Amino acid sequence: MNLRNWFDTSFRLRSDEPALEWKGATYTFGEIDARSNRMAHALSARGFQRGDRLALYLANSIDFIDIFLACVKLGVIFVPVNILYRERELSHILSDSEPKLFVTEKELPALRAEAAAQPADLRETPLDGESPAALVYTSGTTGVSKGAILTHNNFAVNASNLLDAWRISSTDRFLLALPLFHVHALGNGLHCWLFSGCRMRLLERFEHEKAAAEFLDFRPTLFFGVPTMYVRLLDTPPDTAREIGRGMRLFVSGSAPLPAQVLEDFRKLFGHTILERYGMTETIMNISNPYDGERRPGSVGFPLPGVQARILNEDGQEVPDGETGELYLKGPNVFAGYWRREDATRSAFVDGWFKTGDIARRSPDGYYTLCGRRSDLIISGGFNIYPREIEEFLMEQPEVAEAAVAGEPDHRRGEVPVAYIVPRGGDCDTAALEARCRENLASFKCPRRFIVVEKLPRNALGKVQKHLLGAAAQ
Ligand code: MLC
Ligand code: AMP
Repeated sequence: MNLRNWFDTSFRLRSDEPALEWKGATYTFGEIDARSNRMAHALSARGFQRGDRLALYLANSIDFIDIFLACVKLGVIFVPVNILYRERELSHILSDSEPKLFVTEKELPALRAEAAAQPADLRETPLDGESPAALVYTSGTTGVSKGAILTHNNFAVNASNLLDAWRISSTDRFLLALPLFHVHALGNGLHCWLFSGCRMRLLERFEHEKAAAEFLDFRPTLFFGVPTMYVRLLDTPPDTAREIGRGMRLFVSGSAPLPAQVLEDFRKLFGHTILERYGMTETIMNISNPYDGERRPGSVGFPLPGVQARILNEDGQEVPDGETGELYLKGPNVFAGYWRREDATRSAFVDGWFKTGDIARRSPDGYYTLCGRRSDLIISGGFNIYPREIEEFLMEQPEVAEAAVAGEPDHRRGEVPVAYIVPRGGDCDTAALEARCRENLASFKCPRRFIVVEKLPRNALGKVQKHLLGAAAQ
């Protein structure tokens, strides 16, 4: 089965029912189906065929959904791109994925006009579940960012699992404010909506000043967020929070660690225990706290149905419960490999098990807890940052002799990047450096502080000792 077959349950059986609220208008499932059929015809008219790639650089919108669904229906591989990326970050993704079309705001009016003139029905493209549906680029260093190939089956297994695990049904009202270009909103958000046939209100983005009002206006039962959103929601006045909590059924958190204190403060304020789960671009969702039973603070719960997990030490031996090691995964949710990177794909798997790079431990009663990462990764507001990418950019700047970037704890965003700079003689104008970062890097990657140091702390092998950077700045 391909994703269209799965979506047809909502498109056909619920065709007259409200599906999507977007910018004050409401669209039925029948309308969503017809809009994407028209868009599919428009893409076909531009020569799109099964297996071609379409890259999209758009904020959340109904157009994003139309184009994604059109690609699914045609067997075109959808390549969502983070809209915070700047030219430098985009060029690698575009040269690697070789899209037939790169859709930006500029391109959109023409595409919309072409779609408007097309018929509302569409013949089915023969596609099986193993066909690639999307290439989602991991946030690696420049030149190393890899396109994870996610198949129709990967998305389908994920959505079926989540509907079951989180009891999502057509009676839910779902508020989605996450960016659609990442798997959190794309894999979980859009697919849970279309699989369940529930009513979704889509926001262009999460704006913390307006979040409570949005909850009160839409009265959702279901919300997916990253921890930063929950931290922001803690500013809600108690009466409003109670009112929101009364209508809600389930708050889910993921993409970054949810501090136990935030879970506890949120429970007191909203009267709900957030359900934390764990996923990755390459696997969509893996492990989730239970809907019934204990949602354990700091833990991500149990493997979802069909997902096998094991924790291995450096020698490849399984560790006993309670001990930490690297988490390996296997299951129908695991991606088909990296786009045109056989070497990277080969080294991502050991005996068919995917190496997550996450360090975890399992409790004797089966709960998994994430304890860190093997690699140097900063997660800020749910966006991943590889320090090396920022360090490479900084080192290209004439006034910088050496640079190291490290994560600093931040109450709201979990972590933020901080840069330590050894200047190339004389003074270093950090404001000018910051301005260049802003121009060339996605906003969340720009160091929040620039600290000038005389030298970087290095070990005997010359490797920068990041944990000593703070001391080097004293
Ligand atoms: C953030 N910014 C955006 C934006 N989100 N700009 C445009 N559109 C968006 N959707 C920029 C802002 O310009 C600002 O930049 C900075 O990011 C922080 O924004 P803020 O206004 O201060 O918001 P804040 O309250 O801090 O909240 C940020 C946030 C955002 C939580 C709304 O970080 C966010 O949407 N995160 C979701 C990331 C996500 O979906 N990750 C899933 C990855 S998939 P500046 O610098 O100018 O201040 C994955 C797998 C899994 O990890 O398990 O799910
Ligand atoms: P990405 O590459 O953007 O898909 O990010 C995936 C990474 O996010 C995982 O490998 C984890 O390190 C992290 N992650 C996702 N969910 C959680 C969670 N609930 N707690 C801690 N880290 C998480």
